[in-house]
Amino acid sequence: MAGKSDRLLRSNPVHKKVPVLLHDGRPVYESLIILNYLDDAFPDTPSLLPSDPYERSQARFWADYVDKKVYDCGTRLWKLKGEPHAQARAEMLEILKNLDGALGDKLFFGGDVFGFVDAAFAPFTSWFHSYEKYGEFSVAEVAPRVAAWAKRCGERESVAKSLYSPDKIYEFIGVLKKMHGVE
Ligand SMILES: N[C@@H](CCC(=O)N[C@@H](CS)C(=O)NCC(=O)O)C(=O)O
Repeated sequence: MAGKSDRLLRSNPVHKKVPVLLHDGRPVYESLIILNYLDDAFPDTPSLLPSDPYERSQARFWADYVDKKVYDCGTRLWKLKGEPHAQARAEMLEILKNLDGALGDKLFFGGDVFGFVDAAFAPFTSWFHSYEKYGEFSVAEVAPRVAAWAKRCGERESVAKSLYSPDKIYEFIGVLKKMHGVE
């Protein structure tokens, strides 16, 4: 399979996708399952999920929303033209507004602490610049609280260390467009 390493194909033979966490030589895949695994495997460190059952259900709902919606819709933004592109743009604006509402006036989706939804959504902050270019909108205008949250996330060492720069992501999308024959 072009562009996919043997290690990825061996580690995630079913979906053949990233991310894959290799812990003690064993693969864990699907980002939300990885986050749950981290909570389970490191019980002595602060949990990403809140302890209150209702709050847990809400965190799971929004993380699942991010997982199902953001990457897929973002891909349609750079891949499609015309009406399907306009639909993807409208959907991305709705997604960002919904997430802005879920964040509300909290510092993080997890409240005062960086939690489950923050960890699920933070990787996409590097893609915002490309979404803005391909969608011709401004995250700060559509979802100002999400834009401020993205900046706060970027100030965290753990996030800053793990993300590619927005320019690198834009460049990467250029490579993907060539691979998919998108003009
Ligand atoms: N629900 C999966 C989505 C994984 C996913 O879509 N990964 C993309 C990159 S972010 C990928 O590996 N794409 C390559 C492909 O589809 O072949 C997760 O969150 O782990």
